[in-house]
Amino acid sequence: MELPAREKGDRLLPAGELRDIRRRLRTIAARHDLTSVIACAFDHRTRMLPFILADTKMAPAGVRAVGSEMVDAGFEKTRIVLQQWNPNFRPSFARLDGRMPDLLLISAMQMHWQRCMEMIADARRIDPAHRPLIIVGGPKCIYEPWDVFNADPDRPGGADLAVTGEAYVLLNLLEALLEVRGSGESVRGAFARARAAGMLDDIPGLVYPVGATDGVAEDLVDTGIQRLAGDLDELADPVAGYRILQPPSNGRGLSAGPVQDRRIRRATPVSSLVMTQGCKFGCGYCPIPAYNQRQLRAKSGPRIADDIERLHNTFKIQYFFGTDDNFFNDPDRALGILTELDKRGAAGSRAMRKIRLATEVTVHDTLKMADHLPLARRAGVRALWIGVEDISGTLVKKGQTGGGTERAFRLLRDNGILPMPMMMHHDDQPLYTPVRPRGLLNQARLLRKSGAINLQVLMITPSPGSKLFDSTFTDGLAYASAGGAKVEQYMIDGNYVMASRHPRPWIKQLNLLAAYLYFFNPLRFLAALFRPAARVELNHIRRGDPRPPLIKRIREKIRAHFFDAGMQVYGMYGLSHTFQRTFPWALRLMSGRIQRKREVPHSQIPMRNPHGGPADHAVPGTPQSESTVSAADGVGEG
Ligand code: B12
Ligand code: SF4
Repeated sequence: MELPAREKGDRLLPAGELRDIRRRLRTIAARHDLTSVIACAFDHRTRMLPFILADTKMAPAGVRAVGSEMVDAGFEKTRIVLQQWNPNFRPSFARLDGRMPDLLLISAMQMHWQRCMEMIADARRIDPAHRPLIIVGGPKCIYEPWDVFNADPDRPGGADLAVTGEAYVLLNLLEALLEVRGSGESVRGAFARARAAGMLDDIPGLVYPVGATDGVAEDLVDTGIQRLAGDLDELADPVAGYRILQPPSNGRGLSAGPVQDRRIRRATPVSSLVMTQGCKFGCGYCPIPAYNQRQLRAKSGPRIADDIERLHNTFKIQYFFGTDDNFFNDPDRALGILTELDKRGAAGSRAMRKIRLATEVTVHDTLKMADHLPLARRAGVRALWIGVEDISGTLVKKGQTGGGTERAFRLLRDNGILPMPMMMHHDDQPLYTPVRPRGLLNQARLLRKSGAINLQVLMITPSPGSKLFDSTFTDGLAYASAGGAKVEQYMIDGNYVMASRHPRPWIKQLNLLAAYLYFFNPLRFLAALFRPAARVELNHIRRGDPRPPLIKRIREKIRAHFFDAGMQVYGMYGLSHTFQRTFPWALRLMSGRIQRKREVPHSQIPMRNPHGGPADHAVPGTPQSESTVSAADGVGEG
């Protein structure tokens, strides 16, 4: 089931509102003197190809964005803790400014849900008089907010509140809570009173529990789909989020201070940067267009250039990854951004001359942008992750064909941009086909020949909030367990075959490993040492620039030559992790009994909207609140 959209005309916040709410909060922040911890849940069992290293060397943009908004709203006593860097972090040990935080804000993706729940359970051990208000947000809650609550009276637990939207929703909530908060009262106390008075019901983007006992939800109230920030230029300065990062450590609590500016680059050499959001395509397995309520949103070119300059000048960060869903999807928008970055570089901006930018695009849109790829290179683009899925178009048609993909890859390579293919394996795709290039290996070969130095292969996997999600369960494709081992949420990342109608799904699991092994192996490493698939120089040299010294030019050529071999080493290292984690699963699929899960994952706790009607985030199968049932009865009677 896709997320519903708000009414047309009511999907975006009024222009200027995101800036205004921060300004309003700044006027009262000092009086409330809040301390907050923003914790990013991360399950280390998910570390493997194709994201290994990117998962720890790039501090996630979500928690940093929330942190930046908090700081800019005047709540400077905020610390961001990444479980990626602090695996032993426990909220009950956290002290900020010498006291227990007022707010514990947890960000979780679906695959990191278990770690999120462990943090909540730990926070709930704190004496209720001092316990922070526990709010969970991020991709897990956007689609499945009900999963962070508890209804078991024997083991009270769960979050106090879930945010199903972006950082604005949190600011909106804080404004409401601080309005009723009495002097010396805990934020949790203010929350309980605001909830009882119905003050949260006009804040779209929240799910909160109601019931007689704390930690035992009788009903979940869903205030509906959020309004989106339409103009991303209104987002807070990303530098602020970096300045409150907890340093990496094995400790359970917080250190005296955050990571120092000069150490940021070492801890997180790649910066993920919000540039655009949304996509016009409608791939059945993807929740992104519906989440964005079919809106394409963007920061302006000058704002992106300012962000990059500030991040580079403050932390010397050189590598940037756009968090775009599909950067080239709107050519005018993309051209506006690229032209500005190029212009700043030409005008002498040191940052623009140093940076290397990467992001995600599709084959179709890359071909449409063919004439502008030299501009993209001048603007700093050095690598593009391209959703080629299955080139034959059997799985999804979004303009990719064998010839088109080859052409797009060559165009990129010829323009000094590395093409990074993202493939999706599925039940109908064989490993190898002798004639037409339908097989996974045939396609990996074609991509390699077209200049790919990296490969991502994932199995198509049900993604909450996508059109195909429900039918994967109701059609009996999804697994509950294999060989006695349950499919757990940390496995829902495309690396494990956990939904298939193939009679021997272990073949699919081994196919994924075979494709990686075909692409990353010692023989190819040796070949890459002599004949790399692509040679792309990363440095900027603009027309009219003085020729760099010979030694620099030689160093640059050597680096470009050995980059491919370096990626082979990276791939083999990642593959060893992938093999250790997914091969045992292949054995279970091969020798054990597979049990299917036909019920769409849904809330066990009744859900309703504030008026008693159906909840926007309730998945089919969710029990209805008594008030919803009686409201429906009432309609019938009328
Ligand atoms: C960049 C990216 C990556 C990067 C970097 C991830 C990182 N750690 O930084 C890489 C390539 C490594 C990656 C990997 C994966 N990704 Co990814 N990725 C993205 C992408 C495109 C952008 C994420 C981002 O930075 N957005 C910008 C920030 C500002 O937005 P945000 O994170 O949503 O945060 C906002 C709100 O959610 C909210 N918020 C967030 N946390 C909190 C907490 C609180 C308390 C509150 C109140 C609010 C709040 O406020 C923020 C600011 O408004 C998203 C899609 C998207 N457009 O969001 C997918 C996405 C996050 N990825 C996804 C997935 C599934 C994966 C993978 C499993 C691979 C895959 N199969 O696609 C792996 C997982 C790797 C791992 N071990 O964790 C899914 C997650 C789905 C889910 N339900 O959990 C997403 C949403 C894409 C999708 N399918 O819709 N990914
Ligand atoms: S092109 Fe990519 S972002 Fe767009 S709908 Fe398809 S998978 Fe999602």
